Amino acid sequence: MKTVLLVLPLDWAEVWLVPFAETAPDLRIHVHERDAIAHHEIDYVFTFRPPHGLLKTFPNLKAVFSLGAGVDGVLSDPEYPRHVPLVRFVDETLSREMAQYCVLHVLMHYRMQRTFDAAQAAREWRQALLPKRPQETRIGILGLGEIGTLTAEWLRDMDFAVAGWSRTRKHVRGVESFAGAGELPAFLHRSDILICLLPLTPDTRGILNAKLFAQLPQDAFVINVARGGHLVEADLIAALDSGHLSGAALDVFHTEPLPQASPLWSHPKITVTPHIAAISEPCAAARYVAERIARFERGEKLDNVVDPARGY
Ligand code: NDP
Ligand code: OXD
Repeated sequence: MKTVLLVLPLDWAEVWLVPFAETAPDLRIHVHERDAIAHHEIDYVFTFRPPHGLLKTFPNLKAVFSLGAGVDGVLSDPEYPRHVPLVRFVDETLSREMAQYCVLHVLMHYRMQRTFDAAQAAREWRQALLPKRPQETRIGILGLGEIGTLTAEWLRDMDFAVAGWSRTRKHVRGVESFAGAGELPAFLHRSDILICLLPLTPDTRGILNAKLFAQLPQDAFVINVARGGHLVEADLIAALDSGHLSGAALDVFHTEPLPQASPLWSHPKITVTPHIAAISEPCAAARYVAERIARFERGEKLDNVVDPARGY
């Protein structure tokens, strides 16, 4: 019997025990900081943000499974044992929830919902034409991977003019592809709504900064649904207050939970949500892990393995 250690906050770990027991009865599940464990007995770890230095203490560790699509919380451990494969969570339901979040905030902005909310609060019957047709509204998606591609396809199918920026060139029907640092300025100049769906890596940390905002068109709208570390929060507030950007929707933050004192909570042009754009579904994730462990134990290769040098 193989042993999987859940390295999660205790209240989270509780949520995963039943799904693992139901979908993987042949795995022994231990919970870090709850169960007495012999370090040499741990075969696999399931985690999101493990304490730094912990993973290297399991001498027989065969693979680490990330609870989420993003693995920055695991790779931020400077002592991560680099020879151990790290598998990220790639799941259709997760991608669809992320795409829903992006479509929701694109439409809230495009359909001027905040203006109508304000009119309702003032009991005003204030009709207005939409300023542009969707074909004239240019959406730019930073990161055209699993989630970015699905989001681009959904928005394309709603007739928006969609482009994506990635490291390598993409060929997605009806979605313009920009690749590499050299093509970033042209991509930004044509993005009325910018959605960040990049992984957080040394190359992408702080990418949503004053220099980038200055390259967006006047009144651009920003959606950050990737990681708080992508955004320089003070630069966003300055770009909103100067009137260059028209608004932002933020699901992820530099510090989570977002501190009470953060000015983001009450900024009139910012929508805050508490990192809920998508939440890994416990049964699907437990099945995902159990299937991969079974295949790996049969000698098959793992899929969705992260390249630690790239950081995603
Ligand atoms: P993928 O790894 O599938 O896609 C990443 C994309 O980013 C790829 O297109 C990649 O380019 C591109 N990219 C990476 N580095 C660079 C760079 N330096 N320059 C240009 N492009 C770059 O990731 P997912 O789509 O699965 O997930 C994206 C992120 O979404 C996650 O890392 C996570 O942080 C976030 N997330 C947030 C959630 C939430 O609830 N808020 C939930 C789930 C995920 P290329 O294809 O050329 O390699
Ligand atoms: C993820 C997340 O990376 O939920 O999956 O943030």
